[in-house]
Amino acid sequence: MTGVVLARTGSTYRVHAERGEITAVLRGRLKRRDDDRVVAGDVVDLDVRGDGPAAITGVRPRRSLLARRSSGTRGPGRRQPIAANVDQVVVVAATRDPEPDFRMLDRLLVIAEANRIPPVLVLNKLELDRGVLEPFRRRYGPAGYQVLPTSAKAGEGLPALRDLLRGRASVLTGESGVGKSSLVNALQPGLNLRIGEISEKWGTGKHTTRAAQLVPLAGGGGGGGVGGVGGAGGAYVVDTPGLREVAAWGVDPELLAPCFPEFRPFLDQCRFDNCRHLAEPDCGVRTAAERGAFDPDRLTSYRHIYDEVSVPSWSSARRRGR
Ligand SMILES: Nc1nc2c(ncn2[C@@H]2O[C@H](COP(=O)(O)OP(=O)(O)OP(=O)(O)O)[C@@H](O)[C@H]2O)c(=O)[nH]1
Ligand SMILES: [Mg+2]
Ligand SMILES: [Zn+2]
Repeated sequence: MTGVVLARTGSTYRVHAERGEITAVLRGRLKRRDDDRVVAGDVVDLDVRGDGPAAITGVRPRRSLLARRSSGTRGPGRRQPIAANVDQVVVVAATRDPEPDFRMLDRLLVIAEANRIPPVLVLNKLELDRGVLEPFRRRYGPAGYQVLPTSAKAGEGLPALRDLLRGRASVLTGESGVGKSSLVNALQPGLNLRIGEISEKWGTGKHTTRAAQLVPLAGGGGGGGVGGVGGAGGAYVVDTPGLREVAAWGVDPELLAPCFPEFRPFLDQCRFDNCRHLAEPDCGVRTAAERGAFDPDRLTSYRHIYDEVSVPSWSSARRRGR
């Protein structure tokens, strides 16, 4: 029998199986491996003999894996898988409380691109400040990213969000307090994911969601089942904990520029084939930024991430080893 992992709490997993939701633990070989071997969205083989928790005896090959590197204070952080078998990454920001952190948003977009999972942007809390939408679209339009305005509170943009999630497996990511859980609750009345308060002092969230959790969406894709179970391919969304910081991990510095889709048309216009688009003369990407082909602040994000991913070789070797 197979199931799809909904969430992990310590060493137990909630698994959506044909007969309903069950609790399972890892068995044997799997248990001795890394903690993060099994994540939300994984399709697992189950052994449900006897009473007590079922055993997860195997993990099916993943069609995609979204992972990030935690930004460790001492050296490079650990590679952390977030969710498996997702079709799109929904990067959520808020117009305010907290206001958009463009460095972080660009990192999340790069992580999605580097994992080859297409990203989409949601700008929530629209009713607090509608003026943010236009500049937001101007920044991300040239990259071809769709920006969906929503308000979980005022019930705006929810049909469009539902359409976006229909028939697909999505993971919601973004800073704490932007309203990821609120949006999922708004789409799925009765679900009651925990919603946090915004700290009055900092205007940011308090990390209310503690672990990634997969939510099967009703009425999606016709099948109604959870993606992967018997190949049913229904819709689900993974709600994830808000991130305080995030680092791009394991992205080859040479492959970073194409993770900014609006740079791609200019990559063959640099004088040097191995141009890093930093300070080299006759750089096609820099010239395009100066001409206003895209927001030059995206190039600033690129530089920050470039510095991050081109750390000395001892640490990149360690990073690759994980
Ligand atoms: N004004 C306004 N507030 C919202 C909206 N959506 C969510 N909120 C509020 O924002 C706060 C945080 O919402 P959550 O849904 O917990 O945010 P989250 O992104 O899941 O946060 P973490 O789980 O910590 O990552 C709560 O007080 C929500 O009521 C919105 O559209 N407008
Ligand atoms: Mg949450
Ligand atoms: Zn260049």
